[in-house]
Amino acid sequence: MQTHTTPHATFGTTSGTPSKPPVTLLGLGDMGTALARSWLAAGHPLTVWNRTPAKAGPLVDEGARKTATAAGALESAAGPVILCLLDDASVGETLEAADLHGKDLINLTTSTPDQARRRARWAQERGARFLDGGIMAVPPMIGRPETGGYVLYSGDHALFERHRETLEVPAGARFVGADPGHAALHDVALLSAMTGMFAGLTHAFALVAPEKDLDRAGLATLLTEWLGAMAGAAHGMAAQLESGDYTEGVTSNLAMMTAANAALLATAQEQHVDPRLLAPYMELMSRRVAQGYGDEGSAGLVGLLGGE
Ligand code: FVH
Repeated sequence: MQTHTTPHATFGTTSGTPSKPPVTLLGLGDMGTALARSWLAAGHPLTVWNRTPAKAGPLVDEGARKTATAAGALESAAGPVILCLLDDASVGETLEAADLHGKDLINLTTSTPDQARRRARWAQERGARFLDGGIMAVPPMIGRPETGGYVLYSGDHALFERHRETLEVPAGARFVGADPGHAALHDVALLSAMTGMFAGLTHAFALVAPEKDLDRAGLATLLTEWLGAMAGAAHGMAAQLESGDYTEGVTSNLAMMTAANAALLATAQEQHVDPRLLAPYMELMSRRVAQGYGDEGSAGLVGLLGGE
């Protein structure tokens, strides 16, 4: 067996065929287990650790090696060390006693942007390289590229490139910037937009609730098509926020949309639906129109929420 050694990884070869880089994975919850299976299926030597050791059993049967401690997993790690734990506090607890010097840490644990930045500094102070990731997939999507799942990464770009092929095994890999907080920020931005969409769907289905003979599956098809068509508005908003001209390319202005809100609210009343999910957004629209910006699109509402 030949061995080609780089400062960061050891790749063995058998009969001239390079073997896959080894992966170390800490955390075998639903997501960690799905990640583990994808690397095993792709032929990566896999070392796993989990706080509750029994969860490693089935993976060991499938070819993984398990360690008794997280520190032990780090000690033997010759490739990327993936963290997929509950939250940032559990990452701190898990790595407390480990020697991180010279290790490549890739943290897929959900964190806030500030937690990710602090964790990156913390890891670097201990001699590790650090990349943060936000998973835009649920466990059944892992290892199935056709489902469109991906992971957002930010931080050490060279580290991302070094392990890119390995990272692309469970899901697509998208690098969103050198700031280690930006993967988490993108992750939360996407989830926040999704929350708004779910609020809209909830209101829409509440509106039709009294109509016993209405075809809900048919409505679902219409909703899917309509929301898909409207989602492209994100590009218009981004362009307006970049240029500072919130009237640029506006096809449906705030004055018109605010007037149309009256029909939305009156229909909610007719159908005995509480408009609480729509009201805060409509209040922002009315406020911006009252400020004299009725000819704008929605980008002007961003400033009303603060964050600048
Ligand atoms: N599952 C999902 O749909 C989402 C999709 C988007 C991304 N999230 C994030 O991924 C992280 C892990 O999620 P998970 O689904 O694997 O979560 P659980 O099944 O609850 O497993 C949690 C693991 O964390 C371990 N753990 C918890 N606390 C500690 C601690 N103090 N010290 C060490 N390990 C800890 C837990 O161990 P155990 O309970 O089995 O002993 C599990 O391995 C997460 O950030 C999601 O937001 C998933």
